[in-house]
Amino acid sequence: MAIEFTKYHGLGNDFILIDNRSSSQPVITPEQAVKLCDRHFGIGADGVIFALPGENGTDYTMRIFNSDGSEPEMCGNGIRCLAAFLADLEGEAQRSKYHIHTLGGVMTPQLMVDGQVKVDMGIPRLLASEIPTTLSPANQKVINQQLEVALKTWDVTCVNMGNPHCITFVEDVAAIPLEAIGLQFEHHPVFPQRINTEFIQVVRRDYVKMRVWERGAGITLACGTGACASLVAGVLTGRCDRAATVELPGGPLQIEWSEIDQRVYMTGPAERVFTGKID
Ligand code: ZDR
Repeated sequence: MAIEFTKYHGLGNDFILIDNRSSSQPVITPEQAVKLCDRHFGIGADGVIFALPGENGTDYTMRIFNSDGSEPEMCGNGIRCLAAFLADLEGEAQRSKYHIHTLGGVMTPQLMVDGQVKVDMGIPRLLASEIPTTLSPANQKVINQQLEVALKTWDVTCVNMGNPHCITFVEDVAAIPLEAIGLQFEHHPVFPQRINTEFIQVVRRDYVKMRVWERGAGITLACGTGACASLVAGVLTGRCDRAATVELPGGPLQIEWSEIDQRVYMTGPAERVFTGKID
């Protein structure tokens, strides 16, 4: 049976979207997802995303397989792409706001009139047990903690945005040998669920540059949850205002950590690239 897919990207973080609304289990296995994500032997993508029926009163459920076949709880760029995909699928009946069940909690993307998607990403979780990490005692935040990687000591701050992130502030993101050290952060024994790793250069309090090594996907052009986690880390360490532009290799995201409701809001694009059929 052929399965139809649509390819989307959010700032170059690209995904294969599958209409899985008629079944509660993904129609593709993690092993098949690895093959489809391959850039030479497959379609090419950073992950496969499934639009499933809603759970617990939500409109839809999102599940995602990384390009290595692992399953993250959440994906920020992916959920913007999912909202655009759902609006396409629903056609005339489309809503402007969706409540989406994810393994990282309920997220609420909203389609804006300018074509951008704004997502209520929820309240960040900051305790070591919630990241999870053993870097600090379980009931404490992980702010400016020392971590040894590749014979260097890094000052890291950890934030869970549905999925786990480890943020390091540096003078010059371009100088970070991400290819060489990313995997060592991802698999460091202090992170039992592995980790997404962001390096941040603060240009101004409301403008930062970011590079990312994603758990299960390696270097990507953008990472929505990572941009949110990085702004939260910037506020926690006194480096950033509560609203900032996070400039990624694939382009900018607008992030705000609201003082009023403590939730993080992410605004950015979601672009359809092409559709096809998997035999
Ligand atoms: C980082 C990400 N692409 C996003 O935009 O939030 C999410 C992908 C999932 C990530 N690789 C993980 O947590 O394993």
